[in-house]
Amino acid sequence: MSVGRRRLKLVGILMMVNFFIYVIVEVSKSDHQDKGTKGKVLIPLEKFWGTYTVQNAYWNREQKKLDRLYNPILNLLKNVTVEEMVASNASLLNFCDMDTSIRSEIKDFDSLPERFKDFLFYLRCKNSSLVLDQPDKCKDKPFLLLAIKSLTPQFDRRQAIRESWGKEIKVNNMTVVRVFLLGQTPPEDHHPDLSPLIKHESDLYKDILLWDYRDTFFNLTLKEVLFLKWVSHSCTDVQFIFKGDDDVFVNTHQILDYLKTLSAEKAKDLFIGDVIKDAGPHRDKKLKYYIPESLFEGSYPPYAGGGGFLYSGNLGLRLYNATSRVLLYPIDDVYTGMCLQKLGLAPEKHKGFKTFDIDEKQKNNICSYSNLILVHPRKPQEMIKIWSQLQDSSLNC
Ligand SMILES: *[C@@H]1O[C@H](CO)[C@@H](O)[C@H](O)[C@H]1NC(C)=O
Ligand SMILES: *[C@@H]1O[C@H](CO)[C@@H](O)[C@H](O)[C@H]1NC(C)=O
Ligand SMILES: *[C@@H]1O[C@H](CO)[C@@H](O)[C@H](O)[C@H]1NC(C)=O
Ligand SMILES: *[C@@H]1O[C@H](CO)[C@@H](O)[C@H](O)[C@H]1NC(C)=O
Ligand SMILES: *[C@@H]1O[C@H](CO)[C@@H](O)[C@H](O)[C@H]1NC(C)=O
Ligand SMILES: CC(=O)N[C@H]1CO[C@H](CO)[C@@H](O)[C@@H]1O
Repeated sequence: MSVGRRRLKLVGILMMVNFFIYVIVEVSKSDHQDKGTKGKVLIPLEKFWGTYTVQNAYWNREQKKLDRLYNPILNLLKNVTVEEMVASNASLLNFCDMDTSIRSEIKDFDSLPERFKDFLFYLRCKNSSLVLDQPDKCKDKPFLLLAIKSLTPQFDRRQAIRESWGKEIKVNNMTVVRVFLLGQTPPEDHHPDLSPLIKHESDLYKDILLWDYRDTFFNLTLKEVLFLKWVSHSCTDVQFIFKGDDDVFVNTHQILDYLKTLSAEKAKDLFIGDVIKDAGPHRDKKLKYYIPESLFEGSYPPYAGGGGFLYSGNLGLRLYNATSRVLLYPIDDVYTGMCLQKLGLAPEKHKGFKTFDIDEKQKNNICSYSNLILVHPRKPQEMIKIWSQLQDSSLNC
């Protein structure tokens, strides 16, 4: 397209936009007149335009580039498709060598804690191969998939979950299946070599998904992306997914009761949990969730606490799609909130998720567990005890 024609097209689009604004203003004017405010000039009490802030933090800058790549209108103006744009910027999206150019992109890079450097060097790498897979886990189209984030050494937690709330059961026609999500705990990080044991555990219980990346706190986001990728390859027909930590108690029967009452419409976009709104990055260097100003600025979208949340399988597939449009963020549940936002969705708060535990007085009363979905934290022995008490048919709550 010649420059002249492009300009003409742009002018045409601008004129159309102006016309629509005119129509909207006129329509809203007549609306007010209908309500009997004829002749009055309505002055908004607060300013109604958004403030334009320049965002200098690295993550924000790079995310803006991604947004531009996937912006259909900008691409239309350039006469390219999203696919062409993505293909011509491949290195922005997938680059798995150590990216040392990052050093010059962030002014205080050298003074950042090591975990941020590790994260930033591999910011653009979202792939990792499966070392242990369960390709047949979903062959019978399960109703509910329980996906539990664990670490290789935490065998007792996994075993307690297998013996309690994570049992692969069938209630009426609803089947429940289970996988644990693991990365590597490599010798470079001075971990003992547990690989023969985890292999044995996988053969025995057929519930281990192990990927070939370093299993660290900041790489939990990678765990999320790789899990969603696995769902979209190996578990496409699952109806619902619960994803959570290995130190929570989950009332699986309560989840099934809740899910079977949902309307088809509600079920399609379901995403519930303990939702955190109006949060932003912590700036105190001593905190686990500390994020430097040079990395991210702004607030977080609503997100469900990573201790556990429940969503539809269909939404899981769409979420995987969204992961290619969102730059990795070092906090996994915030990242999932960002992906939901890209889909135009927000998680919904459900009061059955007690990620900050229940009242001390209620902890030993089994009836306080009969109506909740999740409580955090619980030790392996506690999980088994609560579960067995809940199964007691003489229980009357
Ligand atoms: C847009 O690009 C396609 C192929 O890339 C080309 O065939 C077409 O003529 C272009 N359209 C305009 C208006 O320039
Ligand atoms: C991940 O992607 C990069 C870049 O495309 C490629 O070089 C690398 O081999 C891939 N790694 C795995 C484990 O698939
Ligand atoms: C279970 O059965 C009920 C009633 O027959 C049906 O509505 C529902 O779709 C079935 N659920 C699954 C997961 O097959
Ligand atoms: C995440 O995993 C990759 C692949 O193993 C590793 O290179 C990187 O250092 C890890 N990142 C963090 C923050 O641990
Ligand atoms: C994923 O996105 C592509 C285009 O970006 C679209 O064609 C496809 O239908 C999407 N898949 C899902 C499951 O949303
Ligand atoms: C953000 C970015 O780097 N965009 C590039 C994508 O590819 C096109 C065409 O190769 C470049 O012109 C853009 O600068």
